[in-house]
Amino acid sequence: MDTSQQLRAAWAGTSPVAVMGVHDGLGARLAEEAGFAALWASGLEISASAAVPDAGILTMTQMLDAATQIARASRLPVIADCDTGFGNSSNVIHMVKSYEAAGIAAVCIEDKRFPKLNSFVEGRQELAGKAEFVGKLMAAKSAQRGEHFVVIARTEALIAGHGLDEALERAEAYRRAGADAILVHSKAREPDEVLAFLERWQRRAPVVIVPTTYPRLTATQWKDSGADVVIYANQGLRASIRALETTFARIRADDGTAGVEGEIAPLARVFELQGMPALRADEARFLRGAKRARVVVPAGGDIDLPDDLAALLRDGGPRALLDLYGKRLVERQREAFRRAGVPELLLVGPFRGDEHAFEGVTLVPGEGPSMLDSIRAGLRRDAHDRELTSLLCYSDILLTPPVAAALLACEDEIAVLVDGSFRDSRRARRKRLDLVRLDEPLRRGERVLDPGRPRRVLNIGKHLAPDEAHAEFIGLAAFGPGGRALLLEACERWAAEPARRFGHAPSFAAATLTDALQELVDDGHVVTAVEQDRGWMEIHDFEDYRSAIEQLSRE
Ligand code: SPV
Ligand code: MG
Repeated sequence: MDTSQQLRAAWAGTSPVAVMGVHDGLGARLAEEAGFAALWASGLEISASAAVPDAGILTMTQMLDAATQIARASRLPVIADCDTGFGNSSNVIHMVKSYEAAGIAAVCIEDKRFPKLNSFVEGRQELAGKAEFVGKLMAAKSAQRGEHFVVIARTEALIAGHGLDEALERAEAYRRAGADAILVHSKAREPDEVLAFLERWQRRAPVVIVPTTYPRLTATQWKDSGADVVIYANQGLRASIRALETTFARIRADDGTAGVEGEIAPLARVFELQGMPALRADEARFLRGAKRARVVVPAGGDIDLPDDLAALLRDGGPRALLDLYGKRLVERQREAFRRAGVPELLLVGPFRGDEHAFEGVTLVPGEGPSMLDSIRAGLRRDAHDRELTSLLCYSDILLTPPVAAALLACEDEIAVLVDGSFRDSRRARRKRLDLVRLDEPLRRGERVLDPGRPRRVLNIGKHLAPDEAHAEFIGLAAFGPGGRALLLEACERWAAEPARRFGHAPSFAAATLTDALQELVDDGHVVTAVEQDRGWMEIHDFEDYRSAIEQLSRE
């Protein structure tokens, strides 16, 4: 059933057809969600949203663009307010062809002279000749392609003060000319003149009403009285004007937005209404070329927090929840990855509470307390996506978008980001770093034209002595679908033997990502090292924390 048939079926039924006036796609979505049966692409609303009077100022193309946007945003039939038809019968023919081709279910034209003035505005409410308007209706019906397309004839006889007899006479002439329904408009404060019209009309054709000034009756009462379609033409526009006025005034008065935050729709609602979930799903199915990736931050095993850092985490959460100059560490990670083209981040660990506590961050319960438990739980979510790269990022790393992008650019199945400058860093003297030995040293301090072949990791972990190592592991690794399957499969195997030693780790529970990577290397798999010497830092202890705050405060 197309939307024109849908509209015809609705008005032929026993319930009233409640139609909401809107002026854009967002309004259309909200009206559909609220349960209205159809949409009115209101000339008043469309003009008001462009801040021009409802007086035939906008062109047909502008009106059609708005109606098209409304039709695309929802599955409901759209009744387009086409004013006087944008000219004479020839313009009406062009209009019907254009609106029908745009997927509009119905057009409504009114018997006033061009340029019309909104019906509630005093003065200049001049009717067109009856014969002239009959010609326009015949032109409209002759121009439609589909048999169900709907043409509604609107008489302004009551608005222009010509009385009930004239309204009835015109409505009958328009019906005979082929109009599919009659809209009888009134600006009376009470429903009486419209009820009198309906009484005498005797359901000769479906009747549409716009009870803006006479709101006393319900749609059901109107249906019982003989009106099949009730248009609420401008209440949405008026509600949003009031909401904007109140919000804008409050922000001015408060000199900020803190006071209105609780009153306005959250951004997540905006994303939902504009179809972000559908876009994500489409990207997952169709996006080719750019690498698609998701970040997993394993927060399990993050238990050796120094007291001074632990004291900063009121709720005892992992390091990722540390507040760093107004934003949690994990939110800063999410921002960096997002700017590198990776929109989604899973924070996996022993959490309770809301899965979506932070925008763009999904909290996933770990499958156990250790880091490998968290990695396993996170990677399982990606396991069946053959196009997706999984990025594993330590929960204590603060990084910039170029660092994330550098790793993404590597095409290998397993890649780790390394920093060759570790020997110069004061951290090297006070910490046991995750160090890496490569199959060939990095060419530090030399100017080389040929980037050379990528280095392969031979050894990785805290057990390496600084003079055996060539670089430091930054805590960020990428696994393509094949690499991810290897790591997941290895984790499953290792979890089944909890007491086994892992290289330098005494058990599965104590093992970390570097122990897992070492096992993969020992099993003969290639782990590629990508070098990146700046744009990252770790928040391991209070001194790191202070240094990060200092740097962020300078940004
Ligand atoms: C509109 O919504 O543009 C209408 C209805 O035509 S009214 O404003 O009542 O004329
Ligand atoms: Mg109008």
